[in-house]
Amino acid sequence: MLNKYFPKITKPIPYEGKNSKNPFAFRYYNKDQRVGSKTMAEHLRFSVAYWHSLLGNGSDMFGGPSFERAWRQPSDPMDRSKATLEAAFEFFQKLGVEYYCFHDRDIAPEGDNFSQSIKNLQTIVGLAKGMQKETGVKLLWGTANLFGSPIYSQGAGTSPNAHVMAHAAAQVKNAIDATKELAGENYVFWGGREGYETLLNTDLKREQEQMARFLHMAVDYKRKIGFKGQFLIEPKPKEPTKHQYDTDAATTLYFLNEYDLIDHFKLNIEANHATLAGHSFEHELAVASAAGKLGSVDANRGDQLLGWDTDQFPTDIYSATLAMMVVLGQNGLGKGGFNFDAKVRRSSNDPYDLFHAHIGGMDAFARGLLIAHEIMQDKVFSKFIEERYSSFDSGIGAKIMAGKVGFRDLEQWIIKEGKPELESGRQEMLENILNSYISH
Ligand code: XUL
Ligand code: CO
Repeated sequence: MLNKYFPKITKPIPYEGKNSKNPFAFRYYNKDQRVGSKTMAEHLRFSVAYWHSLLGNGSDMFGGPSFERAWRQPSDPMDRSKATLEAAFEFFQKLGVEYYCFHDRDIAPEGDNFSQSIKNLQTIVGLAKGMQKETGVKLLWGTANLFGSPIYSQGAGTSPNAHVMAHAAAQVKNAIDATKELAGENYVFWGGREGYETLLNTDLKREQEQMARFLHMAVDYKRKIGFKGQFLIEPKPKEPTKHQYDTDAATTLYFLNEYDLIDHFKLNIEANHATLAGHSFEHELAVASAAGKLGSVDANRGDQLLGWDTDQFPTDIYSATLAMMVVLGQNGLGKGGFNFDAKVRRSSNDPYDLFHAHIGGMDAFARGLLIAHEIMQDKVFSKFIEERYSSFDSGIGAKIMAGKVGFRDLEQWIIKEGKPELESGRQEMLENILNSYISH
């Protein structure tokens, strides 16, 4: 096992059960434990986000770095990337996660020109491939950073400048190549700059058409090179751009339908993006899932009192339970997984805080999985929901849904049958039942 950057951890984080007081142990995540037909590891497919956990330095809008990682010290950018890669795989192994995710520019530095950037990326991809083989850690998804460079300040695929769009396309081509080379199971599109600030300089329809063309080119390229990973779009309403075109799950599904892309994409739902859009995490998961399009999850959380993307590690058991109910309801995420798109706080300046953060997130979802599984086994809510809609299973309800009656027939029916009687929705009782499963 690699052992250079986290010497205090000498073996993979163990599962010690819920009474353990060891801060470097799992209390719920027991990777080989079977829950229904799969192990916990198979259900959850946890992933570390390279950008936050390896590159994060605590800086925010008001201050520079608050911690320095040993692996970020080499002054030559390629040496720095190589050291970071070593630290990354040491961390993955010691934490005991099976997946990671990256942006092209996270793993390799941009060169002086595009050809050099391609070479840098290929060099690091070659090294990462070796490390994946050595450790068994796999790539959940790759993506391209189309938001950091100043050339993307007015959009990437949706830039008013065709030269910029071409640059973004060339970058995505190489990021897909890198993902394929590393046997990535998905490829993500998150359009942080794909939106607009003011209609005074923006043709909104044109920009959406451009975005669609951009994605169609990606689909064509995927087919040409035989990349078998799942394409995912990650909705987010704002930040950095004021209005982002992929605002939420419903908007994104509409966009994919409108531009004939729906068969080629699923969604990557992020908790903090959901709350920024004014939705709950489980709402966004449920909307994606209802359309058969829930592909993967960026597991994190926002802060109720702050209106921005705080990307905190998820610790809320209630939220994790509701999320796992949606995921179990669709029989898992398939090629997707739970990627911790989350960062330690500015004040958590010790590299071992990365372990505490991930252990907490993994335990929260493991616990959510266990509770959700039990709830679903007992069919507590599903029975109630089935019963609640049962008036559509026979009689007039069945006729309505089968298209056998229209407004005139229903007028006659109502004249005869009179006023409906309503059953209680029993929200409070159901909330109490949910709490009884969470607290025992
Ligand atoms: C930004 C965000 C991204 C995507 C990948 O809010 O979530 O890190 O997950 O580009
Ligand atoms: Co994300």
